[in-house]
Amino acid sequence: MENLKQHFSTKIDSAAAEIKDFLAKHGDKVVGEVKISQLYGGMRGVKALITETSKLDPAEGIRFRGYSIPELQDLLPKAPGGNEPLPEGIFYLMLFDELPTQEAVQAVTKEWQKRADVPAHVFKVLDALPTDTHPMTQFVSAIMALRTESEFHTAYRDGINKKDYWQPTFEDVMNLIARLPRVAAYIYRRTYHNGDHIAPDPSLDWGGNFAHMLGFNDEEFRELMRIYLTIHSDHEGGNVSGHTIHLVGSALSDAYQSFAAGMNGLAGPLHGLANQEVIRWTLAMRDELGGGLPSKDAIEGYVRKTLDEGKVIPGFGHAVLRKTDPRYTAQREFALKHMPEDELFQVISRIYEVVPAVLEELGKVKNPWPNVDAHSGQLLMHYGLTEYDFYTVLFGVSRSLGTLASLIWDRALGMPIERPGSTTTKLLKEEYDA
Ligand code: CMX
Repeated sequence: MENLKQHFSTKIDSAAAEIKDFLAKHGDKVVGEVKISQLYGGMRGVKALITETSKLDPAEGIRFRGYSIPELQDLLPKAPGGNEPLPEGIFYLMLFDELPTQEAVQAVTKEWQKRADVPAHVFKVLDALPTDTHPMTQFVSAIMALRTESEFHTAYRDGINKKDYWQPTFEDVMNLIARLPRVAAYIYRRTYHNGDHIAPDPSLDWGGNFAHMLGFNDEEFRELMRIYLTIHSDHEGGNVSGHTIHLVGSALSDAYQSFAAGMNGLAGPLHGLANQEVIRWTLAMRDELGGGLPSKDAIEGYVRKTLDEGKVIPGFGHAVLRKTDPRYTAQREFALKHMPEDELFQVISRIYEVVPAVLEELGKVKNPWPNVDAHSGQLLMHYGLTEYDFYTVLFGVSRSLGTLASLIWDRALGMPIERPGSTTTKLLKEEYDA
């Protein structure tokens, strides 16, 4: 297997030529219309971005470079004796647009093992924060502390030619991804295990080593980490974290700045933080209903109460999807295989049976079905990772794979600074009321 960076360099010219040619032929064509309601409605449905790594279909769900999750579970290389894809494989697929061989995945693992050392000052920055600081705040602080290592920053100051921007970006992305599991595990251990840290095992794959440093050595948990880190890795370009990383990067902010910005978006309760909210809400419901497995009627009553209090049901709904999220289904299948008797799994299943009909009744919810966050917490709880405020950090570690692969492409293709137009209600009224 040739060097990964070298391999990437062979892809750039043909991709750039393809786009140039396509633009020359079709650059004046209109992709769609934008309604005034979309200006006020979070730009929902407006096609305004190019993101090559994955595409979300409202009915079918996510495809990574054209492949669905079940296809990838079949096609991507696994750890020895394992059944779940190695996250290194989905990164390779998203970056190179090629299904990786076992050897290619090993090359990614080796590359990240080589780059995994986290500078000591990053741990000092984390240690300066109170241990009850939310894990996502710690995560973003650590990413910014890692920025001392930015090769793009140095190269730009030294006058790098714009055609070479992708090269230091490639280095920064590989270094950052390699270090995120160590940083995340450090946050987990300092916050919930009295700073009793676990040294990395350099013989393990990226996801397996992450599980090990978190303190979980069960092979089944490692498998969970591998599928978890694979399915959360990308969700086309318009979601808050992905879009933010692309947007901030378009100002030639480096990978550290762009990724930290995106992680602040992921930390919002309508986006990635929903994974902790699901478990918080489910446990509060179970407590209020007397513990155990509540009846469907009791769950329905609690759902209605939540809605009456003007809150959302976390884990349900989506801005694009209009069916059950295949990432939910993949996790449900993992639960059915490994823990069908788990009581919390049965609660989650029962919530799935109850919530869509109640949300549909409201008449305004466009997608009453569960999203990825409705299931992930239950799987983690099963293996003893019960500290749910940490869950969004796991999502963030995974989200690095797709969004940062895209960032390398953004710089390789010379994507311009992003700057959409805005208008005012007054101007719109002058134009359309007249
Ligand atoms: N519970 C209650 N109300 C909901 C709802 C839910 N799960 N999902 C949507 N609605 C409401 C909206 O709040 C909105 O109400 P108002 O008109 O009163 O403001 C109405 O239904 C229409 O919303 P929508 O067009 O169906 O959904 P949006 O595209 O605006 O929002 C999302 C999508 C995900 C933010 C929303 O469904 C939601 O808040 N879900 C709960 C939080 C959640 O699970 N987020 C995680 C999403 C996945 C991820 O990014 O990780």
